[in-house]
Amino acid sequence: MYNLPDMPDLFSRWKNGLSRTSKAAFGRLSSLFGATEIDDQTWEELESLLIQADLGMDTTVSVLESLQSAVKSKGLTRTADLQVVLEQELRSRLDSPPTLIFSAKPAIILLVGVNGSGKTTTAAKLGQRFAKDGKRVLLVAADTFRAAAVDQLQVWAQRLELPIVAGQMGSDPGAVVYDGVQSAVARGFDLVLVDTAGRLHTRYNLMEELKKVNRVAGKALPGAPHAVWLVLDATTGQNALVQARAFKEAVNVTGIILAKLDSSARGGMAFAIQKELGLPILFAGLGEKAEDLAPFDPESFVKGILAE
Ligand SMILES: Nc1nc2c(ncn2[C@@H]2O[C@H](COP(=O)(O)OP(=O)(O)OP(=O)(O)O)[C@@H](O)[C@H]2O)c(=O)[nH]1
Ligand SMILES: [Mg+2]
Repeated sequence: MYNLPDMPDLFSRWKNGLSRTSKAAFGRLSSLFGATEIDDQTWEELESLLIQADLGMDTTVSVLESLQSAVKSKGLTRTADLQVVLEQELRSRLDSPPTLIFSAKPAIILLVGVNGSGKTTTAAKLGQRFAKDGKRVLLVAADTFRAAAVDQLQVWAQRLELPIVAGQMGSDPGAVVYDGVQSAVARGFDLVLVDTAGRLHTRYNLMEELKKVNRVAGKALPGAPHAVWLVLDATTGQNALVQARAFKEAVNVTGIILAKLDSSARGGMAFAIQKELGLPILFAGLGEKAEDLAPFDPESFVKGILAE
């Protein structure tokens, strides 16, 4: 049984979640769009707003080029006409996330990312979401660097009534993953969400350790991990791209989760992420509570950032 989301309510969550981004830049576009003629100043202002929204230089230039050629080919002269074209242009740059199908049972999902990006919270949110979909979910706390990290996921597990396999502080994260996967196989779970330690993408040893965790999962269950999701902090803007490239090099990242969109004024980074990484944005974090995770919805995203 699925609870059909209440559409207006779901959109208002996106709109609220994106209010910082829209206030910081996109929402101000409305002052640009009116009965005036499109001129050089229009393009200049548009360019600076797109950069402020953290679209990045490349994406900004390419969006402007597309708009300019649309304006030419359609013979548009008024700034008001630009609004619709911009919305279409932005929408066309984001892919809808693919339907998640896990053919393996259990399917092992690793959550990876830099320190504090939102991995543990996202693991809990995903756990609740998939459990509501009727999946038997096991959480694995493989961040054994900090005692508090294991506790944090344990608190979530208790609150959400989800089973958990947790490592001892200081123990080998690979061994915890091995235990978790084996336990999931033995107990017939559908999904295993592995919370890994935050690591700086520039630290060689830490990235090597992540590779090892990845390999150990495959030893515990051939084919695992079936997905590696990179949790990016949306407030980091364009810097997230550098992190993403490093994680992609180390392990086979299969999807992106944009956490903390609600705290970010730089939601425009989503466009650069799609363009540069060629990875789907699967979910967006829109708050700190377990319910505050939504499948990425390009339509609502674009409408949300352009909202006044
Ligand atoms: N507003 C908001 N806060 C979030 C979101 N996701 C996570 N947070 C907060 O961000 C902070 C860090 O989140 P964690 O889940 O602990 O991040 P982490 O990646 O596990 O951190 P490390 O384990 O230290 O690497 C916490 O205070 C979370 O409540 C989100 O989508 N929105
Ligand atoms: Mg954590």
